[in-house]
Parts: sequence; structure tokens; C-alpha cells
Amino acid sequence: MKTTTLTNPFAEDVTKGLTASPKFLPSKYFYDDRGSRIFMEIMAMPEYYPTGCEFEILSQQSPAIVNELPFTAPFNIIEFGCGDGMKTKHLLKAFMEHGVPFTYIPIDISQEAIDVLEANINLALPGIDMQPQTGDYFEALTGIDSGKPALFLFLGGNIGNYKDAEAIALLEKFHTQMKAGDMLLMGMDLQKNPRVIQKAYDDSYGVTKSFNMNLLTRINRELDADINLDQFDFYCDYNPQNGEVNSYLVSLKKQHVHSALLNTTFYFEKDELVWTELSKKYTLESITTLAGSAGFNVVHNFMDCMHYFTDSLWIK
Ligand code: AVJ
Repeated sequence: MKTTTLTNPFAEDVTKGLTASPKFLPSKYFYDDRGSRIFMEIMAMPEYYPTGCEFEILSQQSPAIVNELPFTAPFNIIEFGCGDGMKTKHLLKAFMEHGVPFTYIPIDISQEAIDVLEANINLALPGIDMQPQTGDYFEALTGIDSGKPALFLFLGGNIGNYKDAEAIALLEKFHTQMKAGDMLLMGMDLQKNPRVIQKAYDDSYGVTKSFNMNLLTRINRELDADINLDQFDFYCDYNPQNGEVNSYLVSLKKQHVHSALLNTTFYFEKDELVWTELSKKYTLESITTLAGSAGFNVVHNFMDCMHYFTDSLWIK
């Protein structure tokens, strides 16, 4: 086997996922440069309500969120997967008006995202004390002054991509990095009329389809494969009984695809599924349970006026 395949997590995960039964591809690989642009198109669709809901919460309720925080001495605001900062900026503005000094530490895997965020935030909030970090969430944390109280931010509903056991494991990692009295604000999508959720994930423009198909484009480009995109379709379904949106690629015929880089052939049956993403929807009750499983208490749920989405404030 070529050494590149041993040190390339994408190559390893694709090999694992496409030889498994049932097949899967991890949703974190959606976000190469093209995938990130397609995700911005998704966020701009009126059917994809979470973005607008969280924007409403943070633009209207940031002063109320600030009021729930007990910090009276300088503290850190540490944001995981910060994106472009357009939503966070409202919260930071409320903290600046509140007057207790803080350092804003956004962490993202993408240098491009950090550069855009830094420019946006400096323009909107001149004089803010900001120390952006690029890289892995937990590696970045090791360089931070942990003596100060901290507010952790995990916005956008990204926790919904994790199965329950994985979500608890991630939250326990957050918990280990926090001191008693530190807080976590988590964006979480709520269960609602199933049609509303179905429309947000199975849009008629085909944007979510191309978001998923981009995984195949990435395999072709990065693993030198010969996948014919016309031979695959996209399918997704929302199950209101367990709150899960599951997304899939579907092989439209019995076929095989070859990766020259991996020197491997992958076999697909007609109508075989490749699971690509879980987007979990919560109830206020399941949020309390999840928080408790990871050692947190829920302080308050800040919801939009439709009660579609919550920024859930937790304390250690
Ligand atoms: C970025 C993980 C919050 O699950 O709603 C959007 C990604 N997938 N449409 C979500 C996504 C399909 C999104 N998150």
C-alpha cells in the first residue's frame, strides 16, 4: 500500500466507510472549500430555518444571555467552529456593552474561515480583544490561559451531527476543559412539524443533493477515483418518532468504482445506500438528559419566537 494512504484520514475513512455494511461516509468531509460554499447556499435558502432562527435569538436576546452569566472578573469566550462570526457578533457586542473585560478566542479548522471572521469582527467591534486559533479544537485549547472563567460557544446546531454516545463523549471533553461555574452555550435544533424539517433537508432546488454529491466529487479528485455522479442519487428522511434526519447517497445500479490512489475497487448493489449524515432534532426534555449525562445543568433555553431552535445555556 502507498504510504500516502496511511497518513491521509480522508483516504482511511473512505476505505472504512465504503467497505462497511451498511456503507457510510462521515459528514465532516462535506466541508472542503466547494462544500463550504454549498453549505452557505443551504443557509441562504428560506426552507433551511435554523440559520435564521439562531440569528433571531442572538440578535434579539443577547442582553438576556449576558444577564445569565455570573462573570464579574476578566473571562474568556471560547468558540468552537466559529464560521464567519456574523451571528456571534451580536453576543460579543452585548458583552462589550456589559463592561466586564473578556478575550474572544474563536477556534476553527479552516484558516480561511478565521481570516474572514477576524476581518468581520474587527470591523463590527473595534477594540475587541481577540485571539483566534486555527486547528484542532482541543489542541488549540492547550495554549489558552485556563485560570480565567470561561464561556464556551458551540453554535449552529453542529452537535446534531453526533450520535448520542458520540455527543456525550464530545461534551465530556468540553467538561474536562472547564472549571466549576464555567458555562456552555449550545445551538440545538428542536423537534417540530415534520414537514418543516423535511423541507429544510430535502429542498427542491437540489442544493442539499449537491452538498452530498460533493463527497463523491471529493473522492474522485482526492483519491483519483472514477465515480460517475449520474449513477448516484440523494435521499433523506426525517423520523419524527426519534428526531433523526438521516441523509444518504443511493447507488442507482449495480456498479463498481475504482480509486487509483488507494489501488482499491468498491462494489455497490443497485439501490444500495451510503449513509452520509445524522441531523438530530431535540426536545427540551432530551436536552436536559443530554446535559446531565455529560455533567452539566441547563440554566436556560433561549428560543426563537417559533420555538424551532434553542441556544441552550449550560453550567458546569
Ligand atoms: C451544519 C451540521 C448544522 O445538520 O443542519 C444542512 C448541515 N446538512 N443541510 C445540519 C446540513 C444538510 C447542518 N449543520
